[in-house]
Amino acid sequence: MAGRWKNDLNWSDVTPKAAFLNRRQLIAGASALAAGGIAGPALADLGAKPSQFSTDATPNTFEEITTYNNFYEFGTGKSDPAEYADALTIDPWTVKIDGMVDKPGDYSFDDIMSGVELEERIYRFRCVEAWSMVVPWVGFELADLLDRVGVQPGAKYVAFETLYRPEEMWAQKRPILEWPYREGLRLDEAMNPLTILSTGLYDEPMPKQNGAPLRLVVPWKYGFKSIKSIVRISLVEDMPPTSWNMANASEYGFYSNVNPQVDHPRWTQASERQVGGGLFAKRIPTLMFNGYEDEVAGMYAGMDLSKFY
Ligand SMILES: Nc1nc2c(c(=O)[nH]1)N[C@H]1C(S)=C(S)[C@@H](COP(=O)(O)O)O[C@H]1N2
Ligand SMILES: [Mo]
Repeated sequence: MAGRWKNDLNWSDVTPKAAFLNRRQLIAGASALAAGGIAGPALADLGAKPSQFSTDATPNTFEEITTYNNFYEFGTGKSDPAEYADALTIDPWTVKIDGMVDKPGDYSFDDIMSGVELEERIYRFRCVEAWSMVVPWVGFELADLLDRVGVQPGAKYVAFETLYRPEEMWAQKRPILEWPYREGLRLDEAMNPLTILSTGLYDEPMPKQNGAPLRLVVPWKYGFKSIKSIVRISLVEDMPPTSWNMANASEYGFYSNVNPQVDHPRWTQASERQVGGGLFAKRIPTLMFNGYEDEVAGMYAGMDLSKFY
């Protein structure tokens, strides 16, 4: 791990102070507006601790991260989620945890968060469409939650579901994907310390367009594995069906590990466009496992990664 991870910086150390202040003023202004002139408590700092797993790459701006999104429940355009996700009610929020666990149940967001120490994880994020960002997520390891509910011996996979509520998520009325959006991980992938449930970014509660109130982040896999606005987590024996794989299995595999050597049938995965890099920015090479090879390659030892893509 030496050298690749920084140890004690967090995003405010790597974001120019002026940009930081401007963003804070912008948010303060927006929240004052939303509250009719009275600033509410909703945007309080989360106080997340820095992490050894953070990259020292410079994060994208808050504006870039919250205006260029994929969240098909709100439309397929990159600016649709920022426009429409406001309609989503995130309080109350319940996550059903079921299947092969000792303590199944309907957990409120507060139940899930109680006793959790939030960390900041600045991760590279690589979409299967070949664009990328660097995001200062706030969250905690999925393994912590799974340990709390007690995974039973027969469980081999973890399945996740997004909320299905077409009254608020208008594009669920269209047959874009099989709703609800579903994703899954092998149990060892779910327990890997890089895998987090994220509840915020830039030390603020998760914006709705990014998957409020909690979403998965799996930084060595293509972005579509990082399912948003989760309402169900199931421990299961068999590989679960997943939305993009159901839509087109030859283009989107269950594993979907970032791999510059395995091209998408319709485009190269050897390089990527950095969002915010400007119109004439050069593409950068894509890294094996999105740069997280040391931490995750061992899980795939002996697997043919072009077959299990
Ligand atoms: N429920 C749900 N989760 C989702 C998606 C989606 O359409 N619906 N899009 C995925 C894709 S393709 C990407 S690249 C990331 C985008 O996350 P971001 O908008 O926070 O950058 O979310 C993933 N999670
Ligand atoms: Mo994506």
